[in-house]
Amino acid sequence: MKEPIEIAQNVRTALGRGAPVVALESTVIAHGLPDKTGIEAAAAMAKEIDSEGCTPAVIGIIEGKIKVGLSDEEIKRLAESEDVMKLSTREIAEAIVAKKDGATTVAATMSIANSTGIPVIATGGIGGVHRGANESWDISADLWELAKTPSLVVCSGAKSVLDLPATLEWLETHQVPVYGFGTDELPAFYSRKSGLKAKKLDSPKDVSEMYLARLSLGQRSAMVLAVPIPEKDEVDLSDEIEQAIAAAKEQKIAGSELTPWLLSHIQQLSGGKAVSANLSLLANNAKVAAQVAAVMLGERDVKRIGYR
Ligand code: PSU
Ligand code: MN
Repeated sequence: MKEPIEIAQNVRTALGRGAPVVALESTVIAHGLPDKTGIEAAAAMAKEIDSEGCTPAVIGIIEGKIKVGLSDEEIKRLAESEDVMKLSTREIAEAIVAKKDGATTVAATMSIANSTGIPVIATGGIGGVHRGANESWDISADLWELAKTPSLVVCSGAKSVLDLPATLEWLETHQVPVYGFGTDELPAFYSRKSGLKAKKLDSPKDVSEMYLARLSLGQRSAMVLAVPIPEKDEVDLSDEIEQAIAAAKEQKIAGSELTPWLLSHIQQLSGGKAVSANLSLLANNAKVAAQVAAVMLGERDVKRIGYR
């Protein structure tokens, strides 16, 4: 990516020293959660990453400038402003040209983190194949990016608003491995269970070893690490999810609006349960991502073996 990227001083210093950095997406902050909770989530994730001895770097676009390592004020601005674009990789250029603010999805975050040399990304849930995609063709652009950018994406799987079996099939076809962290079942975001299989990796060391082995082979697809939500915060929101999907269908919500619309609808229907579960899994994923980054970059230089 030739477009200049502004890297925050602390992130630049960490990268220069070969110290571990964890990249965070900003769409969940700007569009995936209520304003105040978005700010809270970013702070909680940063705190977990710090406490593992790593540097957090929230990625986003402010007035057309790509930034790696948003300040607290910039995070607040993305959370509170009504005029923030949702950017997948293809829309990054549009935000630059229009000098707009934009929040990056998992896809856009991967693309920018890759250009910056940051391999590990933490998020809540990746996008995937939407239910009814055989008619709507709604398949998240996150999947295409996962197929071609060798990041390590730490998440809690994909939400069951999606067609999870189809999402797993898509990832298999496109050579994106999905590992469960300490589990052989794919977690489904608010819930630890999905009924679907994942390959199990037990420790940050095992995750790091697998990721580095893939890079050594020159494999250019991403690796997904799916971490179940902490047990105490797990909630069953299957009714709320079904209701939200039915309402979206009735109101003909589609395109990039659909995911944020479904999320905010589920949050309303669940009376706060969805938001607190979401906060819990985001912080936990940030912690696991930092643990993996710490082991990985402490021992070997990822750039040297060809991340970029
Ligand atoms: N999952 C969440 N919260 C979110 C998202 C996913 O729990 O906010 C965001 C992520 O940024 C993800 C994007 O990359 O939604 C996917 O959107 P779409 O389905 O339109 O590709
Ligand atoms: Mn979509």
